[in-house]
Amino acid sequence: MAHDDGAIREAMWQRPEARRDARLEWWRAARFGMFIHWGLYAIPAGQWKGQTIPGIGEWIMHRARIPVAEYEKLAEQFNPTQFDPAAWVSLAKRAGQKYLVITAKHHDGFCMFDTELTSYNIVDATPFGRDPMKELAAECARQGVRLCFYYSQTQDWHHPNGDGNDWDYDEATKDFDGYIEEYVKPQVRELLTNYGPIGLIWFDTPKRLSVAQSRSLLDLVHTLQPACLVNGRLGNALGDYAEAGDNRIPDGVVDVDWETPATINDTWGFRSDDHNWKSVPELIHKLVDITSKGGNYLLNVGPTAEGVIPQPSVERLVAMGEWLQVNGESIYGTCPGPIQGLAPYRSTAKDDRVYLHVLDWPRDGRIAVPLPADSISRAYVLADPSQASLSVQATSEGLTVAAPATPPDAIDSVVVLVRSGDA
Ligand code: JFZ
Repeated sequence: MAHDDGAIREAMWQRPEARRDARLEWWRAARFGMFIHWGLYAIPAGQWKGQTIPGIGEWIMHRARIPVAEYEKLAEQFNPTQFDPAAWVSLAKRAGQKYLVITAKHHDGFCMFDTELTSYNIVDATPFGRDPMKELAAECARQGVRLCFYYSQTQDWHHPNGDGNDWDYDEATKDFDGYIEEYVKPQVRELLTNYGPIGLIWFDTPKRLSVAQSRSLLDLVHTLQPACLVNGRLGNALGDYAEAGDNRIPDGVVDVDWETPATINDTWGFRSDDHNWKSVPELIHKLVDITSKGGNYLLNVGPTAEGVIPQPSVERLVAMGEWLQVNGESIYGTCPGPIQGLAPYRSTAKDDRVYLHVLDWPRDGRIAVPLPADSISRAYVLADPSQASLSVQATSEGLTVAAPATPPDAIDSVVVLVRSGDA
């Protein structure tokens, strides 16, 4: 009997891992995204009643155990008149960030989107009266950046049945299951119904969630938008990819899909006193290090209460974008390269190219590469528009590329090694 290829293809598509691979295709190629933590916490910005409250800015309600009745009054003064969605999305593009993950609802429970579930949201409770998620959705569609939502699915310090507020409520009497069924799921449905195609839902701190609850949230997302990814903080080891700890980069290649969420200073939500901005070289080295190990870099900005992304963040992201304009081929769509664990180098690979990231350029320009000489047909500097071939000599340890003594890039110079046909 003739084989029915259609039935085989259909069977293939029914395999969960085939569907997952299809969902992940854009994300694996993207490698670099923008994280945005924006909410009422940008108003106090690390200060409360004249006191400096230590820690990450978006946790001020918890750290200072601010009563709901006091914290929710912040909504009355939230009026980010300088919010410019076009500028935010343009900055992500200029930085080379292919997706944008913004806090729709963080642990404080304030909803930065128009929701029917509560009036504690930016449209109903603030003088601003607009839905920034709707405006970002339009801008992301116009500029070709994938819009994604961060959603705190268990911690909610405003809702009486949400996890985490034990200073206004008695944790022992909360109806957490009811919170998930009657509040979280309907809001996830709103986010995946009212804002067009969503790239991913970034869940966070899956405390108290049962396997069944994690599974039902995963199924809800994939039912509403089959192409929408779910990150690894859904809980109970479910999700389309793994989430590293904040600012954590694995020591070596990790053979799963994973992402490092990272701050550009020391806080996610805006703090007026956090000026500890990471340098451009450090940020580019982190991007290259993460990519060389098979991960994505989700780099955060924390806009002010006025809706402005701090200028030091803008400057750093623009500089990263300038490096990517020249060297992005060695990042986007790549996988870990064959050279790992050597301090001066990182390596990525794509098709018949190995991208050798030389973080510490040799003074004489002679680059020792631990690869069989017959595996490489030619080498050139990625930043060289002429792609002029460099001399490649076989050595007892592999090969040496004779490059200019002056590094092509002050931060990370990329040498392309073209694999020979039979390599
Ligand atoms: C969580 C949030 O609490 C925080 O406010 C921020 O949004 C961050 C991106 O995510 O913080 C975490 C959550 C998990 C880990 C570390 C910090 N972890 O698993 O190591």
